[in-house]
Amino acid sequence: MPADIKSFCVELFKVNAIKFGEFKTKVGLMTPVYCDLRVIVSYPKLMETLTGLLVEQLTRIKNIDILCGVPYTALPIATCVSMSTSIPMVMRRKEAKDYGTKKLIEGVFKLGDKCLIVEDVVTSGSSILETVNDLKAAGIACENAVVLLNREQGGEGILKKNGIKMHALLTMTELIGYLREADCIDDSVVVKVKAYLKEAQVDASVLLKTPSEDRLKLSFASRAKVAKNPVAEELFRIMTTKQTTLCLAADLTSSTDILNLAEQAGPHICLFKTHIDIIEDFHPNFLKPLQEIAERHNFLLFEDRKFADIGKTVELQYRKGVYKISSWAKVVTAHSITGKGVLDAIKASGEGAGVFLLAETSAAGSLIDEKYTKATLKLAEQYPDLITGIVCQSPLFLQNPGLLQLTPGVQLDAKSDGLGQQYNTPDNVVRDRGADIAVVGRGISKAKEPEITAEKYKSILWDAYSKRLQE
Ligand code: 6AU
Repeated sequence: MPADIKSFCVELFKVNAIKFGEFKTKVGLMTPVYCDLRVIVSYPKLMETLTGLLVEQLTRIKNIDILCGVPYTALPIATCVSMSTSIPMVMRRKEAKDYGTKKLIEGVFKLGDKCLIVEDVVTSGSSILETVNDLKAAGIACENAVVLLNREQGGEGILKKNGIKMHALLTMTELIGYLREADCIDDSVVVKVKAYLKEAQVDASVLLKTPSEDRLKLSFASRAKVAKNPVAEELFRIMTTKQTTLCLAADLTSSTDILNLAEQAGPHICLFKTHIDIIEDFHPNFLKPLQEIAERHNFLLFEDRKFADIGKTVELQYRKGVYKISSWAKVVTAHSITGKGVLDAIKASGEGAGVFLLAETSAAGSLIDEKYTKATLKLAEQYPDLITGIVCQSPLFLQNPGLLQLTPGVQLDAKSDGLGQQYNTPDNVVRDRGADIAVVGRGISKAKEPEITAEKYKSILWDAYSKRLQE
C-alpha cells in the first residue's frame, strides 16, 4: 500500500494537481502549496488508482448505507467509489437553499441512513460540514468522511468537534515527504511548507458558524473572512473600521461639485457611487483628485454603469471610451438581462474587480418579476469571485454571508421623487429589508449641510445594523 500511494503522489504532482510556489487561498491568504484535484477527471488511470485507495480505506468503516461526495471535485470520485463498491450514492446540490425550492439532496435514501462523506482535500473541514448540514437536514446520519489529503491545518479537529471522524489516506507531511524522496521538490520547499502548516491553522470559531448561520446575524468582520470577491472583503473591512454602511450616490453634473461632496462626506461613507456619464464638464483629469480623496478617506469608487449589452460591447464600455471605467472603478453595477456574457466580459477585463448584480429595483412599475430575480441570483452563484453583492429591496439571500446586499431608494424625508423612485427609511431597509449597504443620493446631496447629513445617515444605519445583530 505505501508504494502505491507514493507513486500516486508523484503522478498527482506530474499532472499539476499538487503545485508548489506562491498561491492565494479562497480567503486571500498566501500558501506555498496548492492542491487542485479537479484535473483528475482528465486522467482516468489516476482516478482508478485513487478509487482503489479510497475503497481500501473504506473497508475499515462499518455500517455505510450511502455515499455522498462534497461538490464539486469529489462528485466524480464518489461516483467511482460507489460503482466499485456497489454502495449507492446521493448528491448534494451546492446552490444556496434560499435561492429556490429545489431538493437539496438528490437520489434515493431512507431516514436514518448512514452516509459516508467522500472528499478530496480537507483544510478547515467547512466544505464537509456544509454538506453534512444539508444531509442531516434531510434526515441522513453522518459520522465518517473518507478523504484523500489532510492538509493538517485544523480540519480534523473541527470535524471531530462536529461528530465527524476523518479517515485520510495522506497527510500533507507525508505527501511532501514522498515528493522529496522522489526528487520532485527540494529541501527548501519542504521547510517552507512545514513552516506554513505551523502558522496557517484555521480559526475554527468563524468557520464553524458560517455554513448554517444567517448573514443578517453575522458581523461584517466575520463576513469579511468568508467573502470570495476581493472587493466584498475590502468593503466588509472598511465598513467595520469606519463603522459605516453608507453608500453615497453622487448624482451631480459638475466635477467640482462631485469632488466637494466626496471631500465632505468622505469620512462617513464606505462607497462613493457615480454616474460618470452625467457629468457635463468631464475630463479624465477629474479622476485623479477623486481617487486621492477616496484613498485618504478610505472609501471605494463605484460606477453605477448598469452594464446590460452583449459581452463584447460591455467589454468595450468597461475598458474603453472617454471614461475607461475599469481603470478607476473598484466596483460596477450590471443587469442580468443578457446573461453570462456581461459577467464574463467584466471578469476578463478587470482584475480583482467587483460587480453588484441588479435583482430588484426601487423603481415603481418595474418589469422585473420573481422569476427574473431568482434567475439573477442563480447567475450570481456562478461567479462567486466576481460578484460583490446583489442590488435588491428585500432579503433575497440569507445563507451566503460573503455577499453584500446593496439597497437604494433610501431617504428620511421623502417617500418618492415624482419620477418613479420609491424611498424607505434607513432603519426599515436594514432591519426589515436586509440591506447591508444603503444607497443614499439626494437625501444627502441636496441637503443644506451634506457633511452633517451624511454623518446622520451613517449613524442611523449603523445603529440599525447593531440592533439587527441582537434581535
Ligand atoms: O437616493 P436617490 O434616489 O437620489 O439615488 C438613488 C441612486 C441613483 C440610482 O441610479 C440608484 O441609486 N438606484 C439603483 C442602483 C444603485 O443601481 C438601483 C435601483 O433600483 N434604484 C436606484 O435608485 O443613483
